[in-house]
Amino acid sequence: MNTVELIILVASAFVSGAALTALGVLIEFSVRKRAPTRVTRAQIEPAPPPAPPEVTATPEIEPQTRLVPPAAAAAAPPSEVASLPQVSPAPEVASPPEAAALPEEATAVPLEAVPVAPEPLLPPPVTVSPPPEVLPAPVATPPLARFRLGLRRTREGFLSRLRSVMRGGAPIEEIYDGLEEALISADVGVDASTRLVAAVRGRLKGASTPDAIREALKGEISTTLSAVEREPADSGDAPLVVMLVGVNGVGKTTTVAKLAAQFKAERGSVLVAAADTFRAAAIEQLEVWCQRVEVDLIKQKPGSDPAAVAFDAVKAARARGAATVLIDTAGRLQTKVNLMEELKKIARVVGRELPGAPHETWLVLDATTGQNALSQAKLFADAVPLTGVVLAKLDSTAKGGVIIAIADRLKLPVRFVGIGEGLDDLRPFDGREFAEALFTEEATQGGSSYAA
Ligand SMILES: Nc1nc2c(ncn2[C@@H]2O[C@H](COP(=O)(O)OP(=O)(O)O)[C@@H](O)[C@H]2O)c(=O)[nH]1
Ligand SMILES: [Mg+2]
Repeated sequence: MNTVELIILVASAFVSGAALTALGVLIEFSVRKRAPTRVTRAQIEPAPPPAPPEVTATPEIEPQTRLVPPAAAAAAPPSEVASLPQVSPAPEVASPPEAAALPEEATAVPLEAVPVAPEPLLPPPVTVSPPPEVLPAPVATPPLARFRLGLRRTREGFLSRLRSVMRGGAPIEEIYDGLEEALISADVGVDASTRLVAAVRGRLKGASTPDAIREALKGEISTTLSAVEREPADSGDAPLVVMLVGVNGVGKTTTVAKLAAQFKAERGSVLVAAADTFRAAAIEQLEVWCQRVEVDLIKQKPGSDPAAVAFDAVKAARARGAATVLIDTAGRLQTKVNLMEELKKIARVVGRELPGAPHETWLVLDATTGQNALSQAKLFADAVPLTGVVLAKLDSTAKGGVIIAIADRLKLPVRFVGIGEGLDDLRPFDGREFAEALFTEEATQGGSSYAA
């Protein structure tokens, strides 16, 4: 090979090498352009750690996704899920009948189960409707509350004495002595107070705690009052005739009006007899009440015979088929003998028109007169057979303990208590309720704390 051939060989080798290099670069470039990241990332970076499991499947999501009707979830693309509530649910998850009455939040649950939206990760909304027991009591005033309304003064006086008697550490004998004094101060009367304390001692036998003494006393009072309770008279098909007696000013006429309103509502038509004919004003007072209650009044001229008025009333009630006759009577004690004779005559004459009448004769007592009420009761009981007591003005006294004395001494049931001057201010009496209310501390006016 000569020199020229050698040069040509070297040159061609150089050219072909350069061409090969250029081709290689071109190939390299085109490959990089097609998959740049995948190649390089894979070569220079480690693989990212797998996502933590709680991101993909939190326990909170599970119950929600389970609530989605499987068929509907699979069939509905995400964009259509928003309208799921309008779509009728799949048959296999058809709501039970109760579910139809559920509030809107409950029926909208499928919407929350959409897996892609951020909201489904939240727990379902909590319904915060108050529990039923928190709702305010509906209409009727509970019996105990009714008694507390009228007994406030008596209860407060009695309880404050009890508290001071039973303060911590007092010797038991001192407690019993103080108990008797507290009862006497509440007008329970000396005899009844002594008997009650003896009964409590007998019940507890020996040393005891103030709480046990309190409970035992409450029990004894309740027993004393219940022991004299009796069924109200039954007049059969005939009108029930109730006569009210008592001294002047105790509250007879007002009580007749209150009873007329109550009996009218409970038993039907009522007739009232204005048998206090002594003063014109007494008849007029009753007339105003009867107009207000809208019941008929049988009256005669002032000064006429009260027995004749009562007789007319019972006769009219029978003729009209009235359910109840209420007889208001006079109470002037200055002419005591006349009054008692008058009452006897009313009872006799009424009984002649309707055998068995008057079926009830209630003595109206003024609670503020205290022990005086007992002597009044003796006076009236000698004239006419009493069947019960109405204790008026219990709202105006701290001495409502006279109720216990009445039961203990007179053996008469208290039928009603008057707790104000309005028509609604008359409550049927219940011995157990009374005993309970007498011992029940009430929240102080300012808040929820109880009186110390
Ligand atoms: N605070 C209060 N006053 C009463 C009650 N009952 C009657 N009164 C009032 O006592 C006064 C005499 O009542 P009244 O019925 O005329 O007595 P009567 O003479 O026995 O007929 C009146 O001013 C009545 O308003 C009651 O329960 N509470
Ligand atoms: Mg009167």
